Amino acid sequence: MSAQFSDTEFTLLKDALTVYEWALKTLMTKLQIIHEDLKNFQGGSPIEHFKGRIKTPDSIAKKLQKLNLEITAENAKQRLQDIAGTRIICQFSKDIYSLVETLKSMPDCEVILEKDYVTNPKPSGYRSYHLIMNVPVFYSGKTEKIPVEVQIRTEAMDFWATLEHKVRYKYNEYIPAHLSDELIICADKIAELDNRMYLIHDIISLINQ
Ligand code: 0O2
Repeated sequence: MSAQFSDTEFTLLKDALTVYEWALKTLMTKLQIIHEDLKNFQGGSPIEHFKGRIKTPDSIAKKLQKLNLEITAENAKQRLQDIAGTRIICQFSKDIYSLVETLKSMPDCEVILEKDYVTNPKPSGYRSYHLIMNVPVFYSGKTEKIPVEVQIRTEAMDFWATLEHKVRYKYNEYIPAHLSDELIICADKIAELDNRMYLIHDIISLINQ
């Protein structure tokens, strides 16, 4: 049976999502400032582009069901850390690490979880760097820390993840072996391509110096 919020819980969730929207907006404004400063005044930004999203109620319900949790607004708030999420695209894998250091040095947004799927890809072949950042939101006379998931990856990693996500959706999570094998081969080739492109970039930078 498809997972769904009851009418009462749906209303509670909708109200709760407002604070996640504020947290996402706050973090994205901070990212924009970091990007513009690095690009215009520090000689270059590792950020190509970024976007944000709030998970849909359907997707939240599905995730709670997957975790065997009751589908309530409270469980969503207490147990999910990716209700608000931003995805940042960098040119090169090395840029991912310099950006992670910049984000970790932000004094007002604490990193509470870090997963390096770039150095340690998932068995599916998925590569990306994940951070969960606690973003403070001041409203109704109080400050609440809201978790926001930050996914950082290269353009090539994003290309792969988007296609794999479509395949996963098509097969309802269970990708046939011949396709998952092919996706793993593609993921490895993409990682190699990322490295080779960076080498070319490195050579050009050396020549420019
Ligand atoms: P959506 O629709 O993108 O939000 P889990 O989500 O159960 O795998 P966990 O611990 O919650 O595990 O987080 P994890 O492993 O850090 O992954 C969270 C998100 O990373 C996923 O969110 C995806 O966006 C992305 N991701 C992780 N693994 C893969 C993968 O193998 N392929 C692709 N394409 N994306 C992946 P959601 O909620 O699954 O989906």
